[in-house]
Order: sequence, then structure tokens, then C-alpha cells
Amino acid sequence: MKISSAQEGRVRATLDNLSIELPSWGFADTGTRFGKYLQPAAAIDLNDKLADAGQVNRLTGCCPRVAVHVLWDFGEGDDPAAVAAQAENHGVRIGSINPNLFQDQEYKSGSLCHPEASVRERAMRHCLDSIRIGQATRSRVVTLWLADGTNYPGQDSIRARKHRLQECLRELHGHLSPGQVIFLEYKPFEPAFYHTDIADWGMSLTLARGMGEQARVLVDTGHHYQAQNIEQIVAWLLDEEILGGFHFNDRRYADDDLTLGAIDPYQVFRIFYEIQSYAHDSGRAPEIEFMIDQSHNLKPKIEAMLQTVMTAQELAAKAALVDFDVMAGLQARQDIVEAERRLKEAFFTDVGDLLGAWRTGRGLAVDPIAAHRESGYADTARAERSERRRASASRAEAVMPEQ
Ligand code: RM4
Ligand code: MN
Ligand code: MN
Repeated sequence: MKISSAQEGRVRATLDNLSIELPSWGFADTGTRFGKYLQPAAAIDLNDKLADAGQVNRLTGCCPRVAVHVLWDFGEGDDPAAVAAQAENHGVRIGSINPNLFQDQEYKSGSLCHPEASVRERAMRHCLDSIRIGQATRSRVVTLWLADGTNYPGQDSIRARKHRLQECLRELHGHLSPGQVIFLEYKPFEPAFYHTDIADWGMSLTLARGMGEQARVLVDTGHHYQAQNIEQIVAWLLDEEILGGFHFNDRRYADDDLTLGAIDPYQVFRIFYEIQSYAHDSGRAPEIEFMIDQSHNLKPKIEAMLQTVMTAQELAAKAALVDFDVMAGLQARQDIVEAERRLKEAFFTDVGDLLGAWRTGRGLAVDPIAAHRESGYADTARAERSERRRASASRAEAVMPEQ
């Protein structure tokens, strides 16, 4: 397809407005429930994660924020304002705050849905701390994902758990500052295997509505059953003005956290198509956060992140090729074949030159992955972090001499 200047303009505007948040946890060693494959260049601490995110932002020019996972990134007594300053040193800011309500032993039967008030209170304290961290780091979003659920029929009352959750969520909402928003993430199963307390978008939507004006739904692309039409969910949430944002990743089976578009790039294209269609019809771009939520067990972390960012840009650019006025005409005439052809045509158009030109215009390398490989960043990180790991292992040995 020959790209017109109107299309070029739309692609440029789309890229200018696409900002993607990086997850701190995507730079550290993470694994599966069977084990971890360690990478010598993987981030050890929050400073490393922020430095790696800074590298991705420098190379792509579109990732100014880093999501943090409270328990994994903040130690007891850490000063959030100092962390925010540390992020700035690396050219990034603190993005969404992710409370951790699944790791402590107390959460075996749930957190905000737990039958015991004392456990719910503990979970609430952690959420309130997270809201405060958000305020101190001047971050806008608190994202809530609950591992709550049951493994066996009859284990607990599904309705009683819903009521406990609604009560906690309403209280949390009252603690948000005016600029803050809270996102409710859903997931059909895992770690719970019989029922999950927030299992789908309808439950997130109901809970968010019950909380108040500052609650939104978070769509993690990996958190659906195989046959589910994710772009339809996105279209509905946009129309209901309650879509908070995304956790981007891809999967072949369950919540695999693979790099975006690795398995089904056309699905990501269709999601961007729905977003841009909404922006066209309503005359304004929705205020949604594009966040990555991936776990890089095998790929080098920074390269995996770059790949996802570049894929998101490419697929958003392809969706911007679609002319929504033409689509409206085709739909009015019920020309199904031509309407679908327009989408396919956009999807299969090579936007590499447009992306390259956009990057060059911003002083960026045309290929951020190649630029990263040439930069030597990974070699330096590998050497320096390996040394730090050795030093901390020998310090630990000195404290605990072998028996
Ligand atoms: C969950 C969910 C959350 C993430 C945790 C670690 O499956 O996707 O967003 O914070 O994993
Ligand atoms: Mn997620
Ligand atoms: Mn997940």
C-alpha cells in the first residue's frame, strides 16, 4: 500500500502520543514455578532496574516511567522521595505503584477477601502504604492485582468474599489524593484454581463503579481465556469511560508474560484499532496507561523490553493507517469484505521507514536493539553486577561460616 501524507501525519501523531511504562520486575531475574535461569547482566536492586529502564528510555524515547512492585523494590524504611530522585538520575520517573498482596504467608486464603479481619487489615495497611508511596513519588496510578481466590468448591463463600472486598475497596478509595487513580486488574485463574475473586472485566467494572470516580479497570492482555475477544472488552471499557490502561504481554497458553505480539501481533493491532476508532469518534484520545507486564525468563531483559516497545509502536502505527471515515462508509454500506480488507491491508503495510524517520527526527537510532547491542551497556552490566554478586556472596559466607 502506498502511504498517503494524511496517513503519515496520523502515524506521526500516534507515535508522538504513545508513552509506555516499563515494569521494574522485568529487568530482574524471574522464573517460572519450576525455577529461574539466572542472567549475569540482570538487575540486582532497584537502582539497577531504574538504570536499565533509563537505557530503554534513552534508546526508544518513549518510556519515561517505571512501575514498581512495592515489596520487591522498597525495603523497610526506604524513603520514596529518595527513590523518585534516584529514578530522575536515570532519566525516568516512578510510574504505577503495585502493592504485593500475595507473597506473605498470611495471604494463604486471600488478602482483601480473607475471612479473618486481621489479615484484611494487614492487606489494607499495605495498600495504604502503597497509596502513600504513590503520593510521595508523585505517581498517578496505584494498580491492584489480587491473587485472592479458592482452590476447592465450598472452601469459602464467594458472595461473602465479594462483600469483604467491596468494603475494603471503598475504604481505599477514600484515601486517594485528588490526582490519584486506582486500577483494578482481573485474571481468570492462577494462583487460585477453583475461583478467583476478581476473575474478569465485568467483576473489575462492577467493583470499580462501586468504589467511586477514581477507580478504573486494568486489562492485562495475558489474563483472558483463549477464545475471549479482548478488543471487544477494550471497546466496551472505552465506551463506558472506565478503561484505566493495559498490562502488555503475550501468551500462547495461560498467563505466560511473553513479549508483546510474539504470538499474535494481529490481536495487538486490533486493540490499537479499537482505541484509535474511539479517539476518532469521540474527538479525543482516551487517557489510558500503556504498561508492560512481562517476565523475561530466557530473553535478555533489556532486549526483550526494547522488542516489546518497538512492537507496540509498530502496531499502533499500523492501526493509524486506517481511515475511520472510510470505515464508517463501508460499515454503513455493509461492505464486510472491503472493511475487513482495509484492516488487513493496514496490518500488512510496512511502517519500518515511518518508524525510522520518527526516530531519526528525535535523534534516536533507527534500530534501538542494534544500538543497544553496540552500546556495550550489557557487557558493562554483566561485569559490574557479576562482581557485586560475588562480593555479596562472600560477605554472606563471612557472616555464616560453613559448618
Ligand atoms: C500477576 C499480574 C500482576 C503482576 C503479578 C506479578 O499475574 O499480572 O499485574 O503484578 O502477576
Ligand atoms: Mn499484570
Ligand atoms: Mn499476570
